Amino acid sequence: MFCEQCEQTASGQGCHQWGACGKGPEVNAVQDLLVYCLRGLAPVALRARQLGIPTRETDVFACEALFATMTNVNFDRKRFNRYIRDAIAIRENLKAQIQAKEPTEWSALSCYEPNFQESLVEQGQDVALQFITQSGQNVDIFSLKLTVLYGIKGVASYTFHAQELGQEDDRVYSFIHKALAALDRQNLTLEDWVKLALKVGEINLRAMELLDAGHTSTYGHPVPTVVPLNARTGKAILVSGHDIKQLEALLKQTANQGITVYTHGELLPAHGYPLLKQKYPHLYGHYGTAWQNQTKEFAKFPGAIVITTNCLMPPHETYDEKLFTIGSVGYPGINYLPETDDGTPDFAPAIAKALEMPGFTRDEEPRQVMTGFARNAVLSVADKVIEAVKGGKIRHFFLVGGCDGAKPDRNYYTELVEKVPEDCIVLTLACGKFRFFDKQLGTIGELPRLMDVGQCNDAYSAIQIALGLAKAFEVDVNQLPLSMILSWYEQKAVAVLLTLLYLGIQNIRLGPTLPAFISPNVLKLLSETYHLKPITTPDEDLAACLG
Ligand code: FS2
Ligand code: SF4
Repeated sequence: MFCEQCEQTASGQGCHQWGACGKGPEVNAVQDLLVYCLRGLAPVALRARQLGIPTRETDVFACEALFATMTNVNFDRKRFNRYIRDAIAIRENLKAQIQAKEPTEWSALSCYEPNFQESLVEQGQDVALQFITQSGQNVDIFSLKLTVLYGIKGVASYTFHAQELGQEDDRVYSFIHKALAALDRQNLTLEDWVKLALKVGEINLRAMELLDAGHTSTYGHPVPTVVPLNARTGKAILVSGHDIKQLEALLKQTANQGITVYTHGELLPAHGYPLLKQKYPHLYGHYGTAWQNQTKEFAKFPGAIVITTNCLMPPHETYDEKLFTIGSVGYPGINYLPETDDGTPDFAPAIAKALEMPGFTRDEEPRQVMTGFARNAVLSVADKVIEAVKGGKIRHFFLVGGCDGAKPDRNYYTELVEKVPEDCIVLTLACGKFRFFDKQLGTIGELPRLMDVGQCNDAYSAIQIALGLAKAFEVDVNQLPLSMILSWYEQKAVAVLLTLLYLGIQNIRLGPTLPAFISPNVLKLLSETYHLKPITTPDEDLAACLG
């Protein structure tokens, strides 16, 4: 087994015996085999597209399958066996359609057939080894190939969500296949791989834009919203992950059933969408914090729990019976909710479980946080922001965003936010915010000092805020009094980082550790070109940002 796609990779060098995330070597091998089959499908999908053969089903399938291989999404070997069979069937079907139009020769990769009578685990291990031996001679190219692959997984996950909301762009789908197909090419130079990695960032910006359009056109632009953190008496369902469309599907199916719906983790920003909130009054509050605390938090929740996306941890037996997964998420032995004919999950088993469970038996003491400070909300008060900056009331903005995780060195982000001087504003997004999301940082004039922009994909919104402010101040974005202090964990964060580099954002501070898949030379290139640097201590970094 070899996997180093996330921040918690063993000893900061790669998981070899067993994944620190709980992924075993067998699941890792079938994930590798699936990626290999998607790489073989990619040139076929691209040729079909050129010939005008419809590929939408293939495109969406590729996104879902890549999404399933991301950290903390799917641990179910059988699901990967099915994805692999589907990848081959889709590929052969497209090839037949292409053949009917023009005779075509395919590479060995696009003709690869797993032997379904034998262990797919061994076949996955073989192709993974082949990838390492083929690419591993040049450590920097290997590093960039992994950067492209992991970035593309992040793009695929956002693209998958966007298409659920009716937002698609052929350019994104076709680039995903192009990047997958490129992994098989032996003739690309280091410069080519750098360009390709930045292109992943460019395409991810488009994927996040599509998702933003999906959310805002369906649910309205987020508005600053108070979210209760205290439970109220009654039957309850907790929804975790990122998928707002599936949260809405659950809200529809639980309407008038006497069930209160709580968000968990990255679904907190769902409360900021006015049309969702108005339509479903039983979408009440937020329960718990970031993903790595779920084993404690889920055990205590007195209702059913639905996981729509990452980050799922191997569940404890204390709560596995009340846990339900949907979409690309899965874990062996955990309830997987079937889809109805229109592709919506049938939440009936989760609803039945919630009704059978006690729910909350008393109202808790009121506690609350705010969310909904997305691009529209912030830029609508741009004049006040400019006035406050010009009048010396706001000295600096800190974007403290990204993923959370279990490592103690992530306390850096809490300490940094606590130490941010009172004349500075903290914008935040993604699950890393749970380390400080309920801190009372007060206001500067009418502006809260802590503003939650949204989920990790709402990095798009944060980018628009930065670009909007740069325009209003008539400066380059790198000249704004703004520092980006980011935390990463999984492959969506890789895609977002590549987007920021594509936009030429300088001086990003990244932690808690740098990606294991970035070679020393690639890191040197990133630090020389973009002044990307690792976090140090809160005091040192604050002094440098404010200096
Ligand atoms: Fe957090 Fe996990 Fe949002 Fe990441 S809930 S680390 O996958 O996507 O960020
Ligand atoms: Fe290790 Fe992360 Fe890969 Fe899991 S996803 S096996 S923790 S590198």
